[in-house]
Amino acid sequence: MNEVRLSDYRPPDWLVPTVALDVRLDVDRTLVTSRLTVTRNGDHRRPLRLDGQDLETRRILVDGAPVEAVPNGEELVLAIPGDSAVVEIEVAIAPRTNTRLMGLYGSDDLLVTQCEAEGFRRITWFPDRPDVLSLYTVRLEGDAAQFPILLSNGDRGAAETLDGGRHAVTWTDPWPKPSYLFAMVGGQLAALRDEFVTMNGRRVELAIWTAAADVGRCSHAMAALKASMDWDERIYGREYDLDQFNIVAVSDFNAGAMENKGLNVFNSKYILADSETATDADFDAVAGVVAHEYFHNWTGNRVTCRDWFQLSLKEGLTVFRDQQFSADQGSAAVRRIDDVRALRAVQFPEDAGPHAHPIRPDHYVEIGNFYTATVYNKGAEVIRMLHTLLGRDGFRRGTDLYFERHDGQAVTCEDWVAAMEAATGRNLTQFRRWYDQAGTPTVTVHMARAGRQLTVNLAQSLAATPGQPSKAMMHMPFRLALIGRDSGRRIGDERLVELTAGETRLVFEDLDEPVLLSLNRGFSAPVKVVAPASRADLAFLAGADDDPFARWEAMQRLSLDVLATDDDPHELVDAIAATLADGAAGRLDPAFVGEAVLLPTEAFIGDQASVVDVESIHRRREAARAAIAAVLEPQWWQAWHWHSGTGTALNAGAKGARRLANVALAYLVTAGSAEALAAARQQYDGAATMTDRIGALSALINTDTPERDACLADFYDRFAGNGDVIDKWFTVQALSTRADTLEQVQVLLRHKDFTLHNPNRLRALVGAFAANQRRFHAADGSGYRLLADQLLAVDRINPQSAARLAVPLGRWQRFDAGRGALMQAQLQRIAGTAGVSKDVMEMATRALA
Ligand code: HT7
Ligand code: ZN
Repeated sequence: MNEVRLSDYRPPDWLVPTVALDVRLDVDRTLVTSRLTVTRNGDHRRPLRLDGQDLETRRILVDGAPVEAVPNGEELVLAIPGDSAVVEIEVAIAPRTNTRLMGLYGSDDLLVTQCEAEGFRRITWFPDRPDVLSLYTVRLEGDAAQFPILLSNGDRGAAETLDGGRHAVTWTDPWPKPSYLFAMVGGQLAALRDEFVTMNGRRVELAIWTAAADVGRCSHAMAALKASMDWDERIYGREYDLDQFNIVAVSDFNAGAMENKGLNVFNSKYILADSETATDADFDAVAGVVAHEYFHNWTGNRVTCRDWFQLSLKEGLTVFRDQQFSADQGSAAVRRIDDVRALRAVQFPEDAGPHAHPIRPDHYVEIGNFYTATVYNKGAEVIRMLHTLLGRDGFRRGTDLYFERHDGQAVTCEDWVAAMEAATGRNLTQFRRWYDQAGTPTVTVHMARAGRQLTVNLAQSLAATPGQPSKAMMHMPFRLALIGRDSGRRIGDERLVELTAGETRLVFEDLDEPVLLSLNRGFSAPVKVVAPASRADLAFLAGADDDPFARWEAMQRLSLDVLATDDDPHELVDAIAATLADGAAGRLDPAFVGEAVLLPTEAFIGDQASVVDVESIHRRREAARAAIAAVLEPQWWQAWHWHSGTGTALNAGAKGARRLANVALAYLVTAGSAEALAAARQQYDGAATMTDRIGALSALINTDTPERDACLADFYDRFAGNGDVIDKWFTVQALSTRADTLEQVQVLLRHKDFTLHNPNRLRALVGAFAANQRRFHAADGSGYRLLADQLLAVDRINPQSAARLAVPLGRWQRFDAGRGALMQAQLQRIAGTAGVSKDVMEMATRALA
């Protein structure tokens, strides 16, 4: 496997100031003629090297003269005698057979492109690297009936009506961009249209393109787009820079969405939403992804990455910006809890396993494998720490300077940090280690009380990760406060401590009462905190801490403590009862209550132990759930009666009510009365929203009841044909804890609606099953075999999708010897399969190392 190394970076030998593309769209054979102006970059005599993949090269001209160059695999080398030239190349490509969904491919009746990271080379020969920025003009031609809508980046120009029922449109993008931001779409599309007037009076035409039948389901996305445009002006002073902004929703897509300049392409899952088909979480995800892609216009597009090692420069920063945006739209506390939950569920395990890498990796085989939670989510936490350290105004001065210095450039994470330093005068030398060191730091806290004085000792450590045996100390902002053990109030102000040394000692004087520590408030640093606390103290903090994150965290810690034993869970039951009572009395909002009373997942419980004990974790958690359900049954009924049937409103109150009602219903079904099953059935049948309907179905899915079977059958019939909803039907079954789940998944793999060609469907069934700790980790290895079978099958279709499926098997060191050996055996089988893709090979071999 060929490794690409950051240390080998060299500026491009040739630049391409302009690109003119002429594309004749055809599903079976699209012809692409490119006209590149190329200029020598620097004092050297090296030839022009172009990247290409799966291209049929028909003609090459340099300065108008045919050239006999023959591609050498995925490289085309052209000797250019002077310092500049015009290179014209004609290639043919085959979208219909492009099952990788990179480059130009078919989705339903559309032709659509995906170029990040290295898809442009599947459209034409090009120096396909992000530090080559070009001005593009694109002429798209096709059959007018088959491709009535022809879209590309920038602003729409001349339209031509041609003989034989054909037509063409030319698009010009006035902003230089790297090839990964190129996009084109052709097909039968209808649009939801709107407009936005920018802070300097530019009137921008907005359009969201989709199948005609789905236009009515785009309004939430449109509202989110306008809110994002407004927010980026107000918070960061960033204005949109074209007269048009187009979004296209497609069914087959390798990721969530893509920020192509002026022409975002979206996985339909993140555009189409109405209350019948989308849950509240889906609505939030739509708004979050629309905002994310829009924010890339400045953080990613106007200022882009020099090379793919710098991916977090745009992704970490843009995730942070979309998190800020979402927090501003609704319940900020619940958003923060959700973000931390996601980080811990995916990124912490990544940091603790064979795929651990810094947010700026320094080597890769396949860049597609590095679109990870570390680069995205931990990257966002690193930006958030800068925001905390520099303060809101300092951070804004830093971003202003970054945009001023680097607009139109392809830059590095170092350029970003340097701008932050220059704008604020802060020295971030030690902070830079977050870019280089993998792993999740631990902060261990001890406190000692002497009379009215309290000494707190904070010690940081960072364990070795693959390739990084020893680590240096990190610079992290750590918020903490004291909570009075008698008064239940915060004592003094919250403190923001900058941990830089191995140990930091804090002294608090003149304390009048016993105190408890409220630690890492707001999750100010992405670390694990180890601090001794009794169950009684944790229960107290769960009811008294004035920082919502820390309050939720206290409940999590209490739950983990109880669930690590076979103890009677009465402390947990009492704490949940107190939280429900606070909610019922209006002292806590329902959304927070719904979060706080949820037990940690089996996976997260497993992450706390040195060896994951699949059966004990499941047994203890189920026993605790049963106790919480039974003892608090009246309270769950009260919560359900109060909060169910909230209607379709999307405000924070209504969403919180639905969340709590669903949690209550799940506990009621766990308690197992006939009334509870009837209530679930009633909620399912009378649901005004998908949140209510899927909530009822999820509550029933672990049961062996006629209600479950009836709702499951109804759900399929009701939503047949709507792919995004049918995905939910697959997922809910794959996540069932019933003993027959693996068998059911095998049946579903043969279902007529299942296909390995659609990444959403694959994730919905196989991805979801691999997240079902109890059933995926069956002791006989049947779950691992199923996953490996599907991975190898999908690798022949779409290696990027296949490689992602390898991640759960890579966690073999975390499980008992028996399971570990079975997981390794499947990884060996994968790595030993002839013709396996480099994407999968990299994941499998790293996992086995
Ligand atoms: N920047 C986009 C990344 C992306 C992508 C990466 C690999 C393969 C397919 C892909 N589609 C989109 C998405 C984003 O972070 O905004
Ligand atoms: Zn992004």
